[in-house]
Amino acid sequence: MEKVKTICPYCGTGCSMSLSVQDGRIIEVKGDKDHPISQGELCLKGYYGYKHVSDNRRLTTPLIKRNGNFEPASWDEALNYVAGRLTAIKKEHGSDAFALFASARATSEDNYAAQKFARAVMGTNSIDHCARLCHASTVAGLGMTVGSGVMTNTIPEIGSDSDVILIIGSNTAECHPLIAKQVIQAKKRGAKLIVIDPRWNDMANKADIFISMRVGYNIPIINAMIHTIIKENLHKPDFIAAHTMGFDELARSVEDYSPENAQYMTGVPQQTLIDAARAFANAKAACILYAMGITQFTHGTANVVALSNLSLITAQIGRPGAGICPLRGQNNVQGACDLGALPDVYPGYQRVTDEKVAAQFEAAWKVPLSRKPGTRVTQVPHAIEAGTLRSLFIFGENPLMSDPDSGELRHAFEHLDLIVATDLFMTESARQAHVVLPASGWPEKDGTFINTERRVQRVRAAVPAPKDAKPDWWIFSELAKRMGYTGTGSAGMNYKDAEEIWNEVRQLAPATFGGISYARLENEPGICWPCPDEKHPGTQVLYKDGLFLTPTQKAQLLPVLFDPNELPTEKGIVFEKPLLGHIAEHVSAEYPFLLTTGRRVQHYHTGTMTRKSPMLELLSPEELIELNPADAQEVGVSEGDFIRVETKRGHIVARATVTDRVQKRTIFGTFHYWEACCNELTSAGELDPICGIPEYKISAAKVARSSPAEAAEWIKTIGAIYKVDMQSAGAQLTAP
Ligand SMILES: Nc1nc2c(c(=O)[nH]1)N[C@H]1C(S)=C(S)[C@@H](COP(=O)(O)OP(=O)(O)OC[C@H]3O[C@@H](n4cnc5c(=O)[nH]c(N)nc54)[C@H](O)[C@@H]3O)O[C@H]1N2
Ligand SMILES: Nc1nc2c(c(=O)[nH]1)N[C@H]1C(S)=C(S)[C@@H](COP(=O)(O)OP(=O)(O)OC[C@H]3O[C@@H](n4cnc5c(=O)[nH]c(N)nc54)[C@H](O)[C@@H]3O)O[C@H]1N2
Ligand code: SF4
Ligand SMILES: [Mo]
Repeated sequence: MEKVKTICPYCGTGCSMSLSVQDGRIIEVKGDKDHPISQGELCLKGYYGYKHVSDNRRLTTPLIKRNGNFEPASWDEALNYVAGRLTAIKKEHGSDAFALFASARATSEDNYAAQKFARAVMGTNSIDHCARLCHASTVAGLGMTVGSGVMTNTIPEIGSDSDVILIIGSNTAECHPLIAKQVIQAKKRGAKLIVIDPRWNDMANKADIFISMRVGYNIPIINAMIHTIIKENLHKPDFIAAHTMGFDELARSVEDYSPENAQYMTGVPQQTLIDAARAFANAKAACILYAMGITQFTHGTANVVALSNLSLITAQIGRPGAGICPLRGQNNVQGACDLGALPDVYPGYQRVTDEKVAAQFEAAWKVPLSRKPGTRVTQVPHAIEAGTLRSLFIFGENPLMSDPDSGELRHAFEHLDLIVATDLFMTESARQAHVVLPASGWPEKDGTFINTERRVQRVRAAVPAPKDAKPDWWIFSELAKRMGYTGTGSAGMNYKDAEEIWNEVRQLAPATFGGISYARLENEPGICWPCPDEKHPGTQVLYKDGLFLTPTQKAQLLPVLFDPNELPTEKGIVFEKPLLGHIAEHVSAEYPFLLTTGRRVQHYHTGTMTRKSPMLELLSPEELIELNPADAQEVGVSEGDFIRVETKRGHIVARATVTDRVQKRTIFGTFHYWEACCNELTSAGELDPICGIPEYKISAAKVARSSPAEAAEWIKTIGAIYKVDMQSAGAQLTAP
């Protein structure tokens, strides 16, 4: 039996694991004892989530759709076909008629190849990925304030250094379980935990101060904390004067947010807000952990800026255990962003609009490059409807289940001339494609993943890929060659392995990755960037010297106001353009429930991988919409009964679970199950005006009692829409 060390393919915590391999198959997975985060442990998905690797539903050969049916093809045939069609589309409709969804699940090297293909071969910056749906608000918000949208500290510092931990809008226990473990370690040391969340999640159970608020009402709470801190002189004037700008405007902007006013707006007892503010400001080292309960709003950027204000005025940044920690979601979403799978930046966050930068990449890649920022994921449906986007390459995403308003996107997809999908499985999205290409997965290829703390870690091939499946970088390289991009070195894509790609990355983004070689990664448990040279140990804590990454090197404080519509009008504070907390969709007499969406510990996103694990499927076989006991009584349902949930976009039928984890008039659902995916219900209409993120956390819904008969009908309907092969989907369908 062979043991291979690699990195977990699920969340951004980035646990290191040891795979036991026998006869080319993984037979067991263990946590790596020598790793600073795993410390010998993993969560449920880490232990049981590997079964998909040898599942007989894996894609094993390229497929081309002919007369509505997929037919197997050789790689040569499939690649020539795609290359020919893309060349024709580019010639006829221009470079921007093409867009590429990249993959935060695949390696950094795969993502580098994808963005190089889009830019150097297709001639467009229209490459984006799920970060748009996730931490786009962070990238924009922290970009505006401290100059960079990354986590300022590392995960082990939470366990060893933080003495106050503020968790806001993160279900850490279920979504970043091994980070939650650090929080527990900190608590054992005597650290205080403040949790702000509308849902009674597992972290709330462990909190010293739990602030349960209405979904979307973060700003009044954060502003009330800032108000209290300034009123009680708990802020740090020296740090503020030396390292920030805009304090006076910020102080003026929070005048209206007294704890009394905030109590009036949010229902949170004012004393609780005061206690939280004092604990945070007085801590020796306080960190903020946040995730989708902050970012996924049409005012996500404003939320992030409000948190940044809190951190900066208390100088809770730039020391071990003190900082702002956006918990990045996917195993390699940090890597996909760092490597330029975004429509406005090259690898290393170098702007496509910056003439000097563009000229540098033109010199390296030896092709003319576009200076125009590309289409974002959330702009894609509109670009298709406008007829400007004709072709979409979906590399390792499942947008028909994960993007908002699935119905609208399905409709848009029908108008595309060419959809190409690469995946491990025939996903809901792949079924709508014209060509499907089989990708090798995480235990079948070499490369790197970059976790939420900027730790670059090595992923290693441990088992053979099924039949014809290939690494994604190979697929992009082959297409590039067939489309005439045939130079050598960085002037082409003729790569022999992942390491060669990584070394090109190091050359083109030296300040970030220059010192991180594959050789070093063999001996070190990952290296946190920036790491400019081989002697550099990597960077754990950012901004230690108080120098921020803004042009002035000072952090920017910015007023953030809140006006969801029905609340007290502004009292005389006038700003040029304050960031504003505004909510797009409100509950009404017709749609009286607030639907909020998210995740459960056993499953991962659209379930393509975790739902192939018998253990995880046993633990969580079907969607269970959370409904408060008082509402359940009113709707007339008990635990396990079927309900019908409807919004302006569409409806689903699923079982209800009755629980006071959710507040009255709030329901919670996930996007793990195609049988009842909440994105049939969410809205793609209004987006955050700055970063383009949708409001996944709020939809207005109506809820009605349903029946087993209606549920059985619904499964047939949605199964047909998704073209699900009911037999291979397994037996665990919601229908009775
Ligand atoms: N098991 C599992 N783990 C995962 C994933 C998965 O699919 N499954 N996905 C990964 C990815 S990509 C991501 S982005 C992360 C997401 O990780 P999280 O963001 O932790 O996950 P969510 O379930 O989206 O919920 C966020 C929390 O925000 C709360 N919330 C909702 N609205 C508000 C609000 O207005 N204010 C506040 N303060 N809180 C609010 C919810 O109640 C919930 O507790 O998880 C990663 N880890
Ligand atoms: N309602 C609602 N919707 C949401 C969210 C929410 O909170 N609420 N959260 C949003 C967030 S934060 C995120 S990150 C997105 C996630 O959205 P997606 O990224 O679309 O979701 P996944 O199911 O992770 O899809 C990844 C796909 O990549 C495939 N894959 C895995 N490894 C590889 C590989 O190496 N190569 C290739 N080619 N394919 C691979 C998997 O099989 C899977 O089909 O969902 C968003 N959608
Ligand atoms: S915490 Fe995240 S990285 Fe660690 S084992 Fe669980 S899913 Fe994998
Ligand atoms: Mo995410």
